[in-house]
Amino acid sequence: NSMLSWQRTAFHFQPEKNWMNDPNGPLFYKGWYHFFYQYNPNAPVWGDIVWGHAVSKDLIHWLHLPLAMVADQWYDKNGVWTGSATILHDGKIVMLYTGSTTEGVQVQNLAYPADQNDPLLVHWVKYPRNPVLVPPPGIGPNDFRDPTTAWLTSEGKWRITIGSKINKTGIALVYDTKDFINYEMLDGLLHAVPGTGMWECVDFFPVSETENNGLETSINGHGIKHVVKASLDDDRHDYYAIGTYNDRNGTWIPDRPNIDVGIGLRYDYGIYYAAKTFYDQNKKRRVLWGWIGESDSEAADVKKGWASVQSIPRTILFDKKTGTHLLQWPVEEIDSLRLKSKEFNQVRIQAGSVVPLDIDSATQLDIIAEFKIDSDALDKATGSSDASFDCVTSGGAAERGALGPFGLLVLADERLSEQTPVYFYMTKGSDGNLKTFFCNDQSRSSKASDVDKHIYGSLVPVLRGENLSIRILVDHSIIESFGQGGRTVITSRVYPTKAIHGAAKVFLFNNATELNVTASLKTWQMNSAFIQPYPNL
Ligand code: DQQ
Repeated sequence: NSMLSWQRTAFHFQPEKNWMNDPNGPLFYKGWYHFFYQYNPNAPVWGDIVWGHAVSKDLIHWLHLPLAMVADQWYDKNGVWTGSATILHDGKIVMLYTGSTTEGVQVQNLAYPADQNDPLLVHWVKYPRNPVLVPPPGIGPNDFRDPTTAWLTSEGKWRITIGSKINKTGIALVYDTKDFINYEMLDGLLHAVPGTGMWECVDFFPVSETENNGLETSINGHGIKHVVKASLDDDRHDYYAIGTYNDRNGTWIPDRPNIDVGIGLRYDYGIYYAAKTFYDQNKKRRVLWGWIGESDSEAADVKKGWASVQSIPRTILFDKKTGTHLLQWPVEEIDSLRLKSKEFNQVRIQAGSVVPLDIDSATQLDIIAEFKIDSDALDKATGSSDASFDCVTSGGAAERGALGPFGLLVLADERLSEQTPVYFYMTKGSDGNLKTFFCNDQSRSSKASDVDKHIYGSLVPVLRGENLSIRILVDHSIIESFGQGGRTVITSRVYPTKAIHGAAKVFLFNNATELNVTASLKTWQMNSAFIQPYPNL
Protein backbone atom coordinates (compact mmCIF):
# COMPACT_ATOMS: atom_id res chain seq x y z
CA ASN A 1 0.00 0.00 0.00
CA SER A 2 1.76 3.08 -1.28
CA MET A 3 -0.13 5.43 1.00
CA LEU A 4 1.53 3.90 4.02
CA SER A 5 4.83 2.96 2.42
CA TRP A 6 6.61 6.01 3.82
CA GLN A 7 6.32 4.46 7.28
CA ARG A 8 8.72 1.74 6.30
CA THR A 9 12.10 2.28 7.88
CA ALA A 10 15.29 2.66 5.87
CA PHE A 11 18.01 1.47 8.24
CA HIS A 12 16.24 -0.59 10.87
CA PHE A 13 16.01 -4.36 10.47
CA GLN A 14 12.69 -5.56 9.06
CA PRO A 15 11.60 -8.66 7.13
CA GLU A 16 10.25 -7.94 3.67
CA LYS A 17 6.68 -8.40 4.86
CA ASN A 18 4.43 -9.71 7.63
CA TRP A 19 4.78 -9.85 11.38
CA MET A 20 7.97 -9.94 13.47
CA ASN A 21 8.48 -9.90 17.24
CA ASP A 22 11.27 -10.97 19.63
CA PRO A 23 14.93 -11.16 18.68
CA ASN A 24 16.20 -14.75 18.99
CA GLY A 25 19.60 -16.41 19.28
CA PRO A 26 21.84 -13.53 18.11
CA LEU A 27 25.45 -14.58 17.62
CA PHE A 28 28.65 -13.96 15.67
CA TYR A 29 30.01 -16.97 13.75
CA LYS A 30 32.71 -17.34 11.10
CA GLY A 31 32.61 -13.68 10.09
CA TRP A 32 28.83 -13.26 10.11
CA TYR A 33 26.41 -11.75 12.59
CA HIS A 34 23.35 -13.97 12.75
CA PHE A 35 19.97 -12.68 13.69
CA PHE A 36 16.92 -14.88 14.22
CA TYR A 37 13.51 -13.54 15.09
CA GLN A 38 9.94 -14.47 15.89
CA TYR A 39 8.12 -14.34 12.58
CA ASN A 40 4.68 -15.00 11.14
CA PRO A 41 5.24 -15.88 7.47
CA ASN A 42 1.50 -15.74 6.75
CA ALA A 43 0.20 -12.41 8.05
CA PRO A 44 1.17 -9.05 9.57
CA VAL A 45 -0.30 -10.05 12.95
CA TRP A 46 1.08 -12.35 15.67
CA GLY A 47 0.51 -16.09 15.05
CA ASP A 48 1.97 -19.17 13.29
CA ILE A 49 5.32 -18.26 14.83
CA VAL A 50 8.53 -19.62 13.26
CA TRP A 51 12.15 -18.44 13.25
CA GLY A 52 13.17 -15.93 10.60
CA HIS A 53 16.89 -15.62 9.90
CA ALA A 54 19.22 -13.00 8.45
CA VAL A 55 22.98 -12.42 8.36
CA SER A 56 25.14 -9.33 8.32
CA LYS A 57 28.80 -8.38 8.26
CA ASP A 58 28.24 -5.22 10.28
CA LEU A 59 24.88 -5.36 12.12
CA ILE A 60 23.52 -2.72 9.69
CA HIS A 61 23.21 -4.26 6.21
CA TRP A 62 21.33 -7.56 6.21
CA LEU A 63 20.71 -10.49 3.93
CA HIS A 64 17.57 -12.51 4.51
CA LEU A 65 17.99 -16.28 4.64
CA PRO A 66 15.34 -19.03 4.54
CA LEU A 67 13.37 -19.68 7.73
CA ALA A 68 15.68 -21.35 10.23
CA MET A 69 13.03 -23.40 12.04
CA VAL A 70 9.36 -24.01 11.35
CA ALA A 71 6.58 -25.48 13.50
CA ASP A 72 6.82 -29.08 12.25
CA GLN A 73 7.05 -31.19 15.43
CA TRP A 74 4.53 -32.03 18.15
CA TYR A 75 6.69 -30.14 20.63
CA ASP A 76 6.58 -26.85 18.68
CA LYS A 77 3.45 -27.26 16.54
CA ASN A 78 1.83 -24.22 18.17
CA GLY A 79 4.89 -22.07 17.72
CA VAL A 80 8.68 -22.02 17.57
CA TRP A 81 9.05 -19.44 20.31
CA THR A 82 11.89 -17.47 21.77
CA GLY A 83 15.33 -18.89 22.46
CA SER A 84 19.03 -18.20 22.78
CA ALA A 85 22.32 -19.44 21.40
CA THR A 86 25.33 -20.74 23.29
CA ILE A 87 28.77 -21.16 21.72
CA LEU A 88 30.57 -24.14 23.29
CA HIS A 89 34.32 -24.50 24.00
CA ASP A 90 34.93 -26.21 20.68
CA GLY A 91 33.14 -23.42 18.79
CA LYS A 92 29.99 -25.49 18.26
CA ILE A 93 26.63 -23.77 18.56
CA VAL A 94 23.62 -25.00 20.47
CA MET A 95 20.24 -23.32 20.38
CA LEU A 96 17.64 -23.68 23.11
CA TYR A 97 14.14 -22.46 22.36
CA THR A 98 10.62 -22.71 23.68
CA GLY A 99 8.12 -24.79 21.78
CA SER A 100 4.41 -24.53 22.27
CA THR A 101 3.25 -28.15 21.90
CA THR A 102 0.17 -29.52 20.12
CA GLU A 103 -1.52 -29.17 23.51
CA GLY A 104 -0.21 -25.63 24.00
CA VAL A 105 2.24 -26.62 26.73
CA GLN A 106 5.48 -24.64 26.90
CA VAL A 107 8.56 -26.88 26.70
CA GLN A 108 12.23 -26.26 25.99
CA ASN A 109 13.85 -27.74 22.90
CA LEU A 110 17.36 -28.19 21.62
CA ALA A 111 18.52 -27.47 18.07
CA TYR A 112 21.87 -27.18 16.34
CA PRO A 113 23.26 -26.26 12.92
CA ALA A 114 23.14 -29.11 10.39
CA ASP A 115 26.56 -28.11 9.11
CA GLN A 116 28.97 -26.32 11.45
CA ASN A 117 31.19 -25.55 8.45
CA ASP A 118 28.50 -23.42 6.83
CA PRO A 119 29.16 -19.83 7.92
CA LEU A 120 25.57 -18.97 7.00
CA LEU A 121 24.13 -21.67 9.28
CA VAL A 122 21.26 -22.10 6.85
CA HIS A 123 19.99 -25.50 8.00
CA TRP A 124 19.00 -26.37 11.55
CA VAL A 125 18.40 -29.78 13.11
CA LYS A 126 16.08 -30.31 16.02
CA TYR A 127 17.27 -32.82 18.60
CA PRO A 128 15.19 -35.95 17.87
CA ARG A 129 14.34 -36.53 21.53
CA ASN A 130 12.97 -33.08 22.27
CA PRO A 131 11.68 -31.65 24.51
CA VAL A 132 14.63 -31.48 26.87
CA LEU A 133 12.66 -29.67 29.58
CA VAL A 134 8.97 -29.61 30.55
CA PRO A 135 7.30 -27.38 33.16
CA PRO A 136 8.39 -28.57 36.63
CA PRO A 137 5.85 -29.30 39.39
CA GLY A 138 4.19 -26.11 40.62
CA ILE A 139 4.78 -24.23 37.37
CA GLY A 140 1.87 -23.62 35.01
CA PRO A 141 2.03 -25.17 31.51
CA ASN A 142 1.83 -21.66 30.02
CA ASP A 143 4.38 -20.07 32.33
CA PHE A 144 7.64 -21.64 31.26
CA ARG A 145 9.50 -19.98 28.42
CA ASP A 146 12.45 -18.24 26.79
CA PRO A 147 15.67 -20.02 27.86
CA THR A 148 18.79 -17.82 28.08
CA THR A 149 22.24 -18.27 26.67
CA ALA A 150 24.09 -20.74 28.95
CA TRP A 151 27.06 -19.73 31.10
CA LEU A 152 29.63 -21.87 32.88
CA THR A 153 29.59 -22.57 36.58
CA SER A 154 32.84 -22.80 38.54
CA GLU A 155 32.25 -26.58 38.54
CA GLY A 156 32.35 -26.58 34.74
CA LYS A 157 28.66 -27.20 34.12
CA TRP A 158 26.45 -25.07 31.88
CA ARG A 159 23.74 -23.07 33.57
CA ILE A 160 20.62 -21.45 32.10
CA THR A 161 17.68 -19.54 33.46
CA ILE A 162 14.04 -19.63 32.31
CA GLY A 163 11.33 -17.11 33.14
CA SER A 164 8.13 -18.02 34.93
CA LYS A 165 5.78 -16.93 37.69
CA ILE A 166 4.16 -18.25 40.82
CA ASN A 167 0.88 -16.48 41.45
CA LYS A 168 1.85 -12.85 40.86
CA THR A 169 5.54 -13.26 41.62
CA GLY A 170 7.84 -13.13 38.60
CA ILE A 171 10.64 -15.70 38.88
CA ALA A 172 13.69 -17.03 37.06
CA LEU A 173 14.21 -20.82 37.36
CA VAL A 174 17.78 -22.16 37.14
CA TYR A 175 19.02 -25.39 35.53
CA ASP A 176 22.48 -26.95 35.26
CA THR A 177 23.47 -29.25 32.42
CA LYS A 178 26.57 -30.92 31.01
CA ASP A 179 25.22 -31.81 27.59
CA PHE A 180 22.13 -29.62 26.99
CA ILE A 181 20.09 -32.85 26.98
CA ASN A 182 19.86 -33.73 30.68
CA TYR A 183 19.17 -30.97 33.20
CA GLU A 184 19.15 -30.61 36.94
CA MET A 185 16.87 -27.94 38.40
CA LEU A 186 18.41 -25.96 41.24
CA ASP A 187 16.46 -25.69 44.50
CA GLY A 188 16.69 -21.92 44.61
CA LEU A 189 15.64 -19.33 42.05
CA LEU A 190 18.00 -16.93 40.32
CA HIS A 191 15.64 -14.23 41.53
CA ALA A 192 11.97 -13.48 42.28
CA VAL A 193 10.07 -10.22 42.60
CA PRO A 194 6.53 -10.19 44.02
CA GLY A 195 3.86 -8.38 42.03
CA THR A 196 5.76 -8.34 38.73
CA GLY A 197 3.86 -11.21 37.07
CA MET A 198 5.18 -13.47 34.32
CA TRP A 199 8.83 -12.89 33.36
CA GLU A 200 9.36 -13.31 29.65
CA CYS A 201 12.69 -13.28 27.84
CA VAL A 202 14.87 -13.20 30.95
CA ASP A 203 18.44 -12.17 30.23
CA PHE A 204 21.44 -12.58 32.53
CA PHE A 205 24.94 -11.29 31.83
CA PRO A 206 28.08 -9.87 33.44
CA VAL A 207 29.26 -6.27 33.14
CA SER A 208 32.67 -4.91 34.04
CA GLU A 209 32.95 -2.26 36.73
CA THR A 210 36.30 -1.14 35.41
CA GLU A 211 36.70 -1.88 31.70
CA ASN A 212 35.01 -0.36 28.67
CA ASN A 213 34.49 -3.65 26.87
CA GLY A 214 31.74 -6.21 27.11
CA LEU A 215 32.18 -9.55 28.85
CA GLU A 216 31.63 -13.06 27.57
CA THR A 217 28.61 -14.52 29.35
CA SER A 218 30.58 -16.95 31.55
CA ILE A 219 33.04 -14.36 32.91
CA ASN A 220 32.79 -13.91 36.67
CA GLY A 221 34.97 -12.66 39.48
CA HIS A 222 36.32 -9.48 40.99
CA GLY A 223 35.19 -6.18 39.49
CA ILE A 224 32.21 -7.80 37.78
CA LYS A 225 28.53 -7.21 38.36
CA HIS A 226 25.63 -9.14 36.91
CA VAL A 227 22.52 -7.81 35.23
CA VAL A 228 19.12 -9.50 35.35
CA LYS A 229 16.54 -8.36 32.81
CA ALA A 230 12.93 -9.47 32.60
CA SER A 231 10.25 -8.56 30.09
CA LEU A 232 7.06 -8.07 32.08
CA ASP A 233 4.16 -9.68 30.28
CA ASP A 234 1.72 -7.59 32.33
CA ASP A 235 3.04 -4.15 31.37
CA ARG A 236 5.06 -4.95 28.24
CA HIS A 237 8.29 -3.29 29.32
CA ASP A 238 11.85 -4.53 29.80
CA TYR A 239 13.22 -3.97 33.29
CA TYR A 240 16.78 -4.52 34.46
CA ALA A 241 18.70 -4.38 37.71
CA ILE A 242 22.38 -4.59 38.53
CA GLY A 243 23.52 -6.89 41.31
CA THR A 244 25.67 -9.70 42.62
CA TYR A 245 25.59 -13.27 41.38
CA ASN A 246 26.38 -16.25 43.57
CA ASP A 247 27.87 -19.05 41.45
CA ARG A 248 27.61 -21.61 44.26
CA ASN A 249 23.82 -21.68 44.54
CA GLY A 250 22.80 -19.91 41.35
CA THR A 251 21.15 -16.92 43.00
CA TRP A 252 21.46 -13.19 42.38
CA ILE A 253 20.66 -10.21 44.57
CA PRO A 254 20.13 -6.61 43.43
CA ASP A 255 22.49 -3.88 44.63
CA ARG A 256 19.50 -1.70 45.41
CA PRO A 257 16.30 -3.55 46.35
CA ASN A 258 14.27 -0.37 45.77
CA ILE A 259 15.15 -0.55 42.06
CA ASP A 260 14.85 -4.31 41.70
CA VAL A 261 13.89 -6.09 38.44
CA GLY A 262 10.42 -5.01 37.34
CA ILE A 263 10.05 -2.12 39.74
CA GLY A 264 13.06 0.03 38.86
CA LEU A 265 14.97 0.84 35.71
CA ARG A 266 13.92 0.09 32.17
CA TYR A 267 16.06 -0.42 29.09
CA ASP A 268 13.77 1.91 27.26
CA TYR A 269 10.88 4.12 28.30
CA GLY A 270 9.11 3.96 24.94
CA ILE A 271 8.09 0.98 22.85
CA TYR A 272 10.73 -1.69 23.26
CA TYR A 273 10.29 -5.28 24.42
CA ALA A 274 11.67 -8.82 24.65
CA ALA A 275 15.25 -7.56 24.33
CA LYS A 276 18.20 -9.93 24.33
CA THR A 277 21.97 -9.42 24.52
CA PHE A 278 24.80 -11.46 23.07
CA TYR A 279 28.55 -11.26 23.51
CA ASP A 280 30.19 -10.25 20.25
CA GLN A 281 33.59 -11.93 20.37
CA ASN A 282 34.49 -10.14 17.14
CA LYS A 283 34.53 -6.72 18.78
CA LYS A 284 34.62 -7.67 22.46
CA ARG A 285 31.34 -5.99 23.24
CA ARG A 286 27.92 -6.93 24.53
CA VAL A 287 25.20 -6.05 22.07
CA LEU A 288 21.53 -5.57 22.88
CA TRP A 289 18.70 -6.28 20.43
CA GLY A 290 15.12 -5.19 21.13
CA TRP A 291 11.78 -5.46 19.41
CA ILE A 292 9.91 -2.25 18.54
CA GLY A 293 6.24 -3.08 18.10
CA GLU A 294 3.55 -1.06 16.42
CA SER A 295 1.27 1.33 18.27
CA ASP A 296 -1.30 1.93 15.58
CA SER A 297 -4.28 -0.33 14.89
CA GLU A 298 -4.06 -3.90 13.71
CA ALA A 299 -6.16 -2.87 10.70
CA ALA A 300 -3.42 -0.41 9.72
CA ASP A 301 -0.80 -3.15 10.00
CA VAL A 302 -2.85 -5.41 7.77
CA LYS A 303 -3.16 -2.58 5.27
CA LYS A 304 0.55 -1.90 5.14
CA GLY A 305 1.39 -5.60 5.14
CA TRP A 306 4.04 -5.59 7.84
CA ALA A 307 4.41 -4.98 11.54
CA SER A 308 7.37 -4.25 13.82
CA VAL A 309 11.03 -3.41 13.41
CA GLN A 310 14.12 -4.18 15.46
CA SER A 311 15.96 -1.39 17.23
CA ILE A 312 19.42 -0.46 16.08
CA PRO A 313 21.60 -2.89 18.07
CA ARG A 314 23.05 -1.17 21.13
CA THR A 315 26.31 -1.74 22.94
CA ILE A 316 25.66 -2.08 26.62
CA LEU A 317 28.06 -1.13 29.43
CA PHE A 318 27.97 -0.53 33.16
CA ASP A 319 27.86 3.21 33.88
CA LYS A 320 30.87 3.66 36.13
CA LYS A 321 29.92 7.25 36.90
CA THR A 322 26.49 6.59 38.38
CA GLY A 323 27.08 3.01 39.46
CA THR A 324 23.32 2.53 39.18
CA HIS A 325 22.64 2.58 35.43
CA LEU A 326 23.62 0.82 32.26
CA LEU A 327 24.75 2.82 29.26
CA GLN A 328 23.20 1.94 25.91
CA TRP A 329 24.55 3.32 22.67
CA PRO A 330 23.90 2.51 19.00
CA VAL A 331 26.63 0.17 17.69
CA GLU A 332 29.47 2.14 16.12
CA GLU A 333 28.75 0.64 12.69
CA ILE A 334 25.68 2.88 12.41
CA ASP A 335 28.09 5.77 11.85
CA SER A 336 28.93 4.26 8.45
CA LEU A 337 25.49 5.36 7.24
CA ARG A 338 26.23 9.00 7.97
CA LEU A 339 26.14 11.23 4.88
CA LYS A 340 26.03 15.00 4.71
CA SER A 341 26.47 16.71 8.05
CA LYS A 342 25.63 20.13 9.43
CA GLU A 343 26.83 21.83 12.55
CA PHE A 344 25.03 24.40 14.64
CA ASN A 345 27.15 26.06 17.28
CA GLN A 346 25.97 27.86 20.40
CA VAL A 347 22.43 28.46 19.25
CA ARG A 348 20.71 30.59 21.84
CA ILE A 349 17.15 29.44 22.54
CA GLN A 350 15.32 32.02 24.60
CA ALA A 351 12.68 30.93 27.05
CA GLY A 352 9.50 30.35 25.08
CA SER A 353 10.98 30.11 21.60
CA VAL A 354 11.26 27.70 18.70
CA VAL A 355 14.26 27.77 16.33
CA PRO A 356 14.07 26.03 12.94
CA LEU A 357 17.15 24.14 11.82
CA ASP A 358 18.09 24.34 8.19
CA ILE A 359 18.48 20.67 7.29
CA ASP A 360 17.64 19.48 3.78
CA SER A 361 15.71 16.39 4.55
CA ALA A 362 14.75 15.10 7.94
CA THR A 363 13.31 11.62 7.69
CA GLN A 364 16.63 9.76 8.07
CA LEU A 365 18.83 11.47 10.61
CA ASP A 366 21.44 11.05 13.28
CA ILE A 367 21.51 14.02 15.68
CA ILE A 368 23.90 14.74 18.52
CA ALA A 369 22.98 17.73 20.66
CA GLU A 370 24.37 19.30 23.78
CA PHE A 371 22.57 21.87 25.91
CA LYS A 372 24.12 24.46 28.21
CA ILE A 373 21.91 26.17 30.70
CA ASP A 374 22.41 29.31 32.77
CA SER A 375 23.44 28.12 36.20
CA ASP A 376 22.15 31.47 37.50
CA ALA A 377 18.66 30.51 36.54
CA LEU A 378 19.01 27.17 38.28
CA ASP A 379 20.12 28.92 41.49
CA LYS A 380 17.34 31.48 41.29
CA ALA A 381 14.54 29.07 40.48
CA THR A 382 12.12 28.63 43.30
CA GLY A 383 11.74 25.05 44.46
CA SER A 384 8.82 22.69 44.93
CA SER A 385 6.50 24.13 42.27
CA ASP A 386 6.57 21.01 40.14
CA ALA A 387 8.27 18.64 42.55
CA SER A 388 5.86 15.86 41.61
CA PHE A 389 6.69 16.07 37.88
CA ASP A 390 6.78 12.87 35.86
CA CYS A 391 7.03 12.71 32.04
CA VAL A 392 4.22 10.20 31.68
CA THR A 393 1.59 12.04 33.73
CA SER A 394 2.67 15.53 32.64
CA GLY A 395 1.07 17.70 29.99
CA GLY A 396 3.96 17.01 27.63
CA ALA A 397 6.10 19.58 25.85
CA ALA A 398 3.29 22.13 25.86
CA GLU A 399 3.29 22.34 29.63
CA ARG A 400 5.62 25.08 30.78
CA GLY A 401 7.71 24.89 33.91
CA ALA A 402 10.43 27.17 35.23
CA LEU A 403 13.25 24.88 34.03
CA GLY A 404 11.74 22.95 31.16
CA PRO A 405 10.88 21.56 28.75
CA PHE A 406 13.62 22.21 26.17
CA GLY A 407 15.08 20.08 23.42
CA LEU A 408 14.26 19.16 19.84
CA LEU A 409 11.15 18.73 17.75
CA VAL A 410 11.64 15.98 15.20
CA LEU A 411 9.40 14.67 12.42
CA ALA A 412 7.71 18.06 12.56
CA ASP A 413 6.04 19.84 9.67
CA GLU A 414 6.63 23.52 8.90
CA ARG A 415 3.58 24.69 10.85
CA LEU A 416 4.21 22.32 13.77
CA SER A 417 0.83 20.70 13.29
CA GLU A 418 2.74 17.46 13.73
CA GLN A 419 5.84 17.18 15.89
CA THR A 420 7.50 14.79 18.32
CA PRO A 421 9.37 16.69 21.05
CA VAL A 422 12.43 14.98 22.58
CA TYR A 423 13.36 17.01 25.62
CA PHE A 424 14.65 17.60 29.11
CA TYR A 425 12.55 18.92 31.95
CA MET A 426 14.21 19.93 35.19
CA THR A 427 12.55 20.41 38.52
CA LYS A 428 13.74 21.80 41.79
CA GLY A 429 12.34 20.28 44.94
CA SER A 430 11.63 22.21 48.12
CA ASP A 431 14.91 20.78 49.39
CA GLY A 432 16.62 22.67 46.56
CA ASN A 433 17.60 19.46 44.77
CA LEU A 434 17.47 19.45 41.00
CA LYS A 435 16.05 16.51 39.08
CA THR A 436 16.31 16.04 35.33
CA PHE A 437 13.76 14.16 33.29
CA PHE A 438 14.21 12.95 29.73
CA CYS A 439 10.91 12.73 27.87
CA ASN A 440 9.33 12.12 24.49
CA ASP A 441 5.91 13.57 23.70
CA GLN A 442 3.84 11.75 21.09
CA SER A 443 0.62 13.63 21.76
CA ARG A 444 0.99 15.71 18.57
CA SER A 445 3.09 13.25 16.59
CA SER A 446 0.29 12.38 14.19
CA LYS A 447 -2.98 13.68 12.80
CA ALA A 448 -4.14 10.08 12.68
CA SER A 449 -6.53 9.11 15.44
CA ASP A 450 -5.88 5.39 15.84
CA VAL A 451 -2.30 5.69 17.09
CA ASP A 452 -0.66 5.80 20.51
CA LYS A 453 -0.17 9.36 21.77
CA HIS A 454 1.38 8.82 25.16
CA ILE A 455 4.13 10.83 26.73
CA TYR A 456 7.13 8.71 27.58
CA GLY A 457 10.20 9.17 29.72
CA SER A 458 11.87 9.01 33.08
CA LEU A 459 14.51 10.52 35.30
CA VAL A 460 18.00 10.72 33.90
CA PRO A 461 20.98 11.09 36.23
CA VAL A 462 23.06 14.19 35.51
CA LEU A 463 26.32 14.44 37.39
CA ARG A 464 28.08 17.59 38.51
CA GLY A 465 29.83 19.29 35.62
CA GLU A 466 27.99 17.38 32.91
CA ASN A 467 26.17 19.17 30.12
CA LEU A 468 22.86 17.76 29.04
CA SER A 469 23.15 15.66 25.92
CA ILE A 470 20.86 13.87 23.51
CA ARG A 471 21.45 11.58 20.58
CA ILE A 472 18.52 10.88 18.28
CA LEU A 473 18.17 8.43 15.42
CA VAL A 474 15.22 9.30 13.19
CA ASP A 475 14.10 6.72 10.64
CA HIS A 476 10.74 7.68 9.05
CA SER A 477 8.46 6.35 11.77
CA ILE A 478 10.95 5.45 14.50
CA ILE A 479 12.69 7.84 16.86
CA GLU A 480 15.34 6.35 19.16
CA SER A 481 16.52 8.89 21.73
CA PHE A 482 19.49 8.47 24.07
CA GLY A 483 19.79 10.82 27.05
CA GLN A 484 23.10 11.49 28.84
CA GLY A 485 25.15 9.04 26.81
CA GLY A 486 22.48 6.34 26.99
CA ARG A 487 21.60 6.36 30.70
CA THR A 488 17.96 6.80 29.76
CA VAL A 489 16.64 5.71 26.38
CA ILE A 490 13.25 6.25 24.73
CA THR A 491 12.01 4.69 21.50
CA SER A 492 8.98 6.23 19.89
CA ARG A 493 6.95 4.64 17.14
CA VAL A 494 5.22 7.51 15.41
CA TYR A 495 2.89 7.83 12.46
CA PRO A 496 3.07 11.35 11.04
CA THR A 497 0.84 12.11 8.09
CA LYS A 498 2.22 15.55 7.20
CA ALA A 499 5.78 15.50 8.51
CA ILE A 500 6.85 13.01 5.86
CA HIS A 501 9.26 13.06 2.90
CA GLY A 502 10.50 16.61 2.20
CA ALA A 503 7.99 18.12 4.62
CA ALA A 504 9.69 16.66 7.70
CA LYS A 505 11.75 19.19 9.63
CA VAL A 506 13.71 19.62 12.85
CA PHE A 507 13.45 22.47 15.37
CA LEU A 508 15.06 23.42 18.64
CA PHE A 509 12.63 24.55 21.30
CA ASN A 510 12.67 25.94 24.78
CA ASN A 511 9.35 26.08 26.54
CA ALA A 512 10.73 26.85 29.99
CA THR A 513 9.63 30.12 31.55
CA GLU A 514 12.79 31.03 33.44
CA LEU A 515 15.64 29.43 31.58
CA ASN A 516 17.68 30.37 28.54
CA VAL A 517 19.41 27.49 26.84
CA THR A 518 22.33 27.30 24.43
CA ALA A 519 22.40 24.32 22.09
CA SER A 520 25.25 22.98 19.99
CA LEU A 521 24.50 20.18 17.63
CA LYS A 522 25.58 18.16 14.70
CA THR A 523 23.20 16.43 12.33
CA TRP A 524 23.81 13.85 9.64
CA GLN A 525 21.59 12.68 6.83
CA MET A 526 21.53 8.91 7.09
CA ASN A 527 21.91 6.56 4.18
CA SER A 528 19.57 3.60 3.80
CA ALA A 529 20.83 0.14 4.71
CA PHE A 530 20.76 -2.76 2.26
CA ILE A 531 18.32 -5.26 3.66
CA GLN A 532 17.43 -7.80 1.00
CA PRO A 533 17.31 -11.52 0.24
CA TYR A 534 20.62 -13.38 0.14
CA PRO A 535 21.43 -13.64 -3.57
CA ASN A 536 21.49 -17.00 -5.39
CA LEU A 537 21.28 -19.15 -2.33
N1 DQQ B 1 7.17 -13.86 22.56
C1 DQQ B 1 7.41 -15.26 22.33
C2 DQQ B 1 7.49 -15.89 23.67
C3 DQQ B 1 7.88 -14.75 24.53
C4 DQQ B 1 7.10 -13.62 23.97
C5 DQQ B 1 6.30 -15.81 21.46
C6 DQQ B 1 7.63 -12.28 24.33
O1 DQQ B 1 8.44 -16.95 23.71
O2 DQQ B 1 7.61 -15.00 25.89
O3 DQQ B 1 6.27 -15.15 20.21
O4 DQQ B 1 7.27 -11.28 23.43
